[in-house]
Amino acid sequence: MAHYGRFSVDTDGADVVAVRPAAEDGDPSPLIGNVPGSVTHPSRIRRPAVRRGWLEHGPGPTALRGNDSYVEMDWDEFVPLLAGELRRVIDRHGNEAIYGGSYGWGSAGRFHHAQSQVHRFLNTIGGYTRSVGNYSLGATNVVMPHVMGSHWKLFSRSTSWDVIAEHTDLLVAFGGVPIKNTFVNHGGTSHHPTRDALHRLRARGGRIVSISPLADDLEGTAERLAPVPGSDVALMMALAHVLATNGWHDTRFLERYTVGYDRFEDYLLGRTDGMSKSPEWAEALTGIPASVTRDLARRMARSTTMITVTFSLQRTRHGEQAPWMGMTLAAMLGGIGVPGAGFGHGYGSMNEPGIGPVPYPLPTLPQGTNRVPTSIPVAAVSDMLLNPGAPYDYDGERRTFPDIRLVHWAGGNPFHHHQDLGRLREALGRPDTVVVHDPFWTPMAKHADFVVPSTTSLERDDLSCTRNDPWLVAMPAAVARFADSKDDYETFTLLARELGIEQEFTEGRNAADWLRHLYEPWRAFVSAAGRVTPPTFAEFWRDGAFRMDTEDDLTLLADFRDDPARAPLRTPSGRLEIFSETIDGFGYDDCAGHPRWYEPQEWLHGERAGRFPLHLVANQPRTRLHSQLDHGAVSQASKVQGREPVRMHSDDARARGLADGDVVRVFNDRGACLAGLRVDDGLRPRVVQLATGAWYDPLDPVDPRSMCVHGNVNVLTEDRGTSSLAQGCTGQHVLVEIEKWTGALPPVRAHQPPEFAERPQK
Ligand code: PGD
Repeated sequence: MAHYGRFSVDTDGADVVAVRPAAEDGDPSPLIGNVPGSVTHPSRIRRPAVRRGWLEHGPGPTALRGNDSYVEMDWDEFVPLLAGELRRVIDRHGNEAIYGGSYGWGSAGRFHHAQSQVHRFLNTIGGYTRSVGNYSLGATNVVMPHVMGSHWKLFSRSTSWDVIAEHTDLLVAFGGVPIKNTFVNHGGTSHHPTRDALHRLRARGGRIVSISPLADDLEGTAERLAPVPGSDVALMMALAHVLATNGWHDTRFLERYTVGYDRFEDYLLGRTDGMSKSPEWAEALTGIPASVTRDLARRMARSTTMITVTFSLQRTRHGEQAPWMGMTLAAMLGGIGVPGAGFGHGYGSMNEPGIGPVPYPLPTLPQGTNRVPTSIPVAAVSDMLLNPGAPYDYDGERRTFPDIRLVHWAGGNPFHHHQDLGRLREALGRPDTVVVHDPFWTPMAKHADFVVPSTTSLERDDLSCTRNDPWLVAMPAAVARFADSKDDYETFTLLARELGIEQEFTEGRNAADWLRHLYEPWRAFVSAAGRVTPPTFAEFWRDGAFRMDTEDDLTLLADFRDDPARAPLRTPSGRLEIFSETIDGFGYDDCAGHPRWYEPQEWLHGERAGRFPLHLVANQPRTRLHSQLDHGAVSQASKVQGREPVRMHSDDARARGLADGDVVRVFNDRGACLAGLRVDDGLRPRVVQLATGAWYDPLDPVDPRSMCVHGNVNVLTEDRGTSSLAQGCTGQHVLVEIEKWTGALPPVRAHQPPEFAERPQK
């Protein structure tokens, strides 16, 4: 099982040579094609390694990270060295000085999940500064609990695809429903129902309106609106305006189930700021003719309409507004809680929305308790490392960044997920020591002092399951461990032994014992609940999988609609908060008490567009999961002259004298990268698209702002939070210019290991 699907493999003993999707997956993900050859790929980390400069000079800030050679060594030498450094930092600076917990997806598998392992280990050694939130949903994670209550319901109990296919007449999809993202689900996924559900909806006579600057954000027949990127909230406001001014809004729903509509309406109709958010007002921002907006609003008011907002819309500056305004628009239509109507978030952003949840807890590795209370919003990592002691705002609190001396990272790649990589490189120069566990020499591993060779999920026994998928799957090792790599659990066990806390960390269990230990108490619990009786562990392992039950045919917030007194939302009012006293009380100038239109900085109408006239959409890749297996066959087949493809409308290509297949330089005042041009008239003119995930490959590793020769888009993006409320990731949008690359073509070395060196003389 992988995050992108269930499959079986053929091996030659050392590596995977072929993959076959599971039979029950009617629409398997092409991403499994990246797996063959991955176990023994030259980019694997063969042995423990320490950065040469660290061995020579010891811990401390340095500009050498990302620009140094490595000394490989045996585990016997490596473990005491790393344990000693952990001990030094704790003794001298306290546990708060360790930043860990590691944001990142790692691999599927409940036990060997790298993040769970590193959490458990760092908790056992006394705690660490952790991060909260994630890069996917930074804004949603904070704003939606205030205004909708338990935001997890949005995903785990979202309206089922079957219900949408059967009942929705009009699917208004802000951000479309990109099938490529539904290949993936955190923790694994056994089937991919989205394409079929959209097909069934259409076959029933349902209509889909895809609102996106990229045509392929919705496959198959759909009406398409392509607003100026970043203007969706203005379009939603205009739709709301038409509903309000025509009396098409559902006042009974608003009175019974929401609070604060009146205050929002004052803003909508311009009573508070003198600016009516009419379709004409919006047209100047979105480029969508007012008549089209009016017509769509009319149809929405007359149909069973489902409004969906993709995660990508909140991964921009002021990203809080898109889901909040989507919810508000759906509340005005009055369909929330009605089968096929209402609001959805993340259809097409991941496979999970639309698939029913397992109605009981899943086997889970206990992670212990973190005795350090300090945390940061996850996308503030560079801010934290660069500004110890500096104040910042977050969700109503005025906080202070801790002083981090050691970064301990496992299962994530900040050179994939973070913005403004030049700034990240400077930030990673600040701590005394950086530790990275990964199977591969990723750019993050190449910036570490201690590099820990992890196994991949193909080299270890595990079991996998996830909240919204019926299958609990045995994942027996397919091949032997590569070279001198170890499971992260084993590495942490060795470190714990060296630090004298082995028993606390392992509880006397090896990995095989833990699998049984996760499974058997879970089996007893589920059996007692009386819904299903899972087989014994031995039977489960022999059979390879167990089908749990899932709750199907869900309608989001149907219980709340039925009886808001009995099933209130977990908001202060118990209702949907179109006006939030809590958020208003924070007094932020970048996130008011009700949804608002805020003009972004990175957009085509702004001042910056004079210098950088193309709006780049930095979205999720179609050919790999994030940065994982970028060297795999599917990812490599998409590259143009070895570079990540950037798509552009033919008008823009012609204006710059560019042709399909050219290598181009994509740049702004933060950085530059090379990419391979693909001309595609499915993009709105002046919009270009470059997916995340090409491994960062600086032309001059000494220069933190060096051009990336491979096409990592995050050298261009701004490192700035969504707002003072959520401080979420804003990497989705950035302004750039593009020109032909006329110099000699630098080689791509991203997937090669670093230089290795002899041990320095002391
Ligand atoms: P991955 O490439 O999945 O990216 O960012 P994330 O860091 O999750 O990194 C996972 C790493 O875990 C890989 O290096 C992999 O090799 C390693 N790994 C796999 N298995 C194991 C294991 O067993 N042990 C260890 N130690 N390591 C393992 C994803 C993040 O990027 C996300 S979720 C989103 S939604 C964001 N999206 C955007 C965006 O839209 N636009 C921009 N510009 N930037 C983004 N960044 C974010």
